Amino acid sequence: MKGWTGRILRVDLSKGKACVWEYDGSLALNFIGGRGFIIKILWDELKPATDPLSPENIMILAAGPLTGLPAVSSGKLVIGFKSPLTYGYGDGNVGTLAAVNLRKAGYDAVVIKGKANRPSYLYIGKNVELIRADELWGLTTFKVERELKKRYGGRAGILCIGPAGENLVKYATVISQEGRSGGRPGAGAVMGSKNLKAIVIEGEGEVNVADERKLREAAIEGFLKLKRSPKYAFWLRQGTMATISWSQKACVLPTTNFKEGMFEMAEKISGEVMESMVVLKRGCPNCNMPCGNVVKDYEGGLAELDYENVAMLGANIGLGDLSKIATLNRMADEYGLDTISLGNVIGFAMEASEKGLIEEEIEWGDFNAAKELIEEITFRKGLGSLLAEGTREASRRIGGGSERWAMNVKGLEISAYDCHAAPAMALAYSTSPIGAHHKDAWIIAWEISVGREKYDISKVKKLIELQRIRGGIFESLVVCRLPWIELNLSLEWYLRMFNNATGLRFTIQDMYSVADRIYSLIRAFWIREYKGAWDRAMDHPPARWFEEPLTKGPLKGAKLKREGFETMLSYYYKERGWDQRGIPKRNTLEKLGLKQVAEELSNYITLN
Ligand code: PTT
Ligand code: SF4
Repeated sequence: MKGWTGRILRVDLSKGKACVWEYDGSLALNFIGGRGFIIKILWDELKPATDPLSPENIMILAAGPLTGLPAVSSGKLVIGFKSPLTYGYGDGNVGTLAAVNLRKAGYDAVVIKGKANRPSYLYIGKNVELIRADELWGLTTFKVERELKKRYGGRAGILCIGPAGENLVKYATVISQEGRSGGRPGAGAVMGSKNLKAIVIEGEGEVNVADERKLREAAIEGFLKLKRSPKYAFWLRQGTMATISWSQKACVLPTTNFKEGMFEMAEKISGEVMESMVVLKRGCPNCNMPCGNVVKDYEGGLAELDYENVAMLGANIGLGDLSKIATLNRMADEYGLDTISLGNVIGFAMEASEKGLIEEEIEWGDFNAAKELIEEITFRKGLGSLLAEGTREASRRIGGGSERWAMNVKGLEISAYDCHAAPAMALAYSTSPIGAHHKDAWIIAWEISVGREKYDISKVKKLIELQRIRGGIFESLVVCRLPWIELNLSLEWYLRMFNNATGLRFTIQDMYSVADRIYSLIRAFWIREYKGAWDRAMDHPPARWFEEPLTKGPLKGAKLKREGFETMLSYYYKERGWDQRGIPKRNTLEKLGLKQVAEELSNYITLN
């Protein structure tokens, strides 16, 4: 097998044992890598209804056939698991040296089961070892990584969790390189539940590719294309932070718990303000368009800013001071909390306080209160213990109609685009395979360009195309998608790299078929987990966007139309070959080569 190492490492933490699985080529051909490998393994090996925080849950780190190759932005890794936040499929994508080293160590993926009997870290290199780590337990992610770098040197790739993961906060993530975060739906909590504080990966080898010369030629071409892009210089200056001004102008910047799409202090938190504060640039490995902008925060620490972090910990909680937002961002990185869910739960708490549903008085934009909440959430104290469960569960417990403005889909909090006037983006959140996240389809810019008021079929077709590319191709090749989105590196280039690496002759259509297989299998996984509780309502955005119009700005009065949304959702199901409950039809599964899946799924729910 060329392009893949053909080897997956299996680790049983309970037994302290590891072995190598030399997998069948059909896994690679049918699922490519990354998310594809993860869902196939979870479907085959995870017992339905497993408690996500029990030793039986499976956590998988998966690279893809382009990961670690001399391809632009190839230092990415997908982390997948059953989510403790959503109880469905969860994954996230993190930029880390651990990704490159994993492939150099001779593995495409690591499957982790069981629970270590003491706090430990996993070392993967020439050998595989589970090492006791009592002295690391309780440390922040920055401190753990620095300590492990002292032991293994700067070329070791490290993934770790902070106190939030140890305390099983449901949206704790895995952190790498002091500012790269992955696994929004609770990867950090799953690691914490396994007593696994960190994973250290070293590797020296090279991945065997089919056509080394052609691969290098294409790699250099890609590298130069990015450098010569007219957008390159601006991207290097602002990275994802340029989106703040764009979102404000488009009235989609989530403000005060998604009540509004415009923030009166947006100018104070913009990419331009950030530019004046930057002290350091960072990036993922193998990246020649690094977008990590590091600033000095209000308390003198260093924080890496991104659009999502600033929108959610700024506008969404009413805070208009970028250095203070940077402090909250750094705390999230150090404790190992997802900034998107965090900005949502803090906004939710502020609104609950405003409405008198909780005793605590928490004002919009109160920096000190936000800091206190982050501490309480991380260590599960007071109100923090409730908020550590995420907005879906918190709203169930406090009641008072709060589920209407608990801003999540399937339990995963919504990322930073308000959808009062963006039906296709609302549908993207509703049908995302991990719950509300923009990763699989950031359709909003295109939607605004073609007319945001329209509820039509062309939008659904575009949504599926984006899901195939972003959620299918990029999450299974496992490289960063930003060169394609931001600097227009073509999809054909990625395909050439893939074919040169593997010796195959895949077309975009072949890739789309794999993407559809992955999507339907992820959907089957959700349904197997939810069984009788699954219905179409699972694919709906929160009621707020339908019921409470925007009260400010040029789109004042705008809200989503239920009928239009339902029409688009129905069409989405039809296009995917799913029935009107959102369940893949038997013949769809069969056409995708998932006959066995159809057989098993029919034990849980009636298939059409
Ligand atoms: C991703 C989500 C995002 S998406 C952001 S900012 W973004 C938030 N970043 C966080 C952070 O930082 N610290 C923290 N404690 N929590 C955070 N939560 C949020 O997590 C990220 C980049 C970005 S920046 C994006 S869009 C792209 N995402 C990619 C993707 O998903 N797939 C892919 N093939 N390429 C991608 N490239 C870009 O990577 P999740 P990273 Mg992330 C400080 O993890 O769970 O997928 O959630 O990976 O290495 O930090 O790079 O405006
Ligand atoms: Fe990482 Fe940004 Fe480079 Fe993508 S563009 S690989 S997210 S540094």
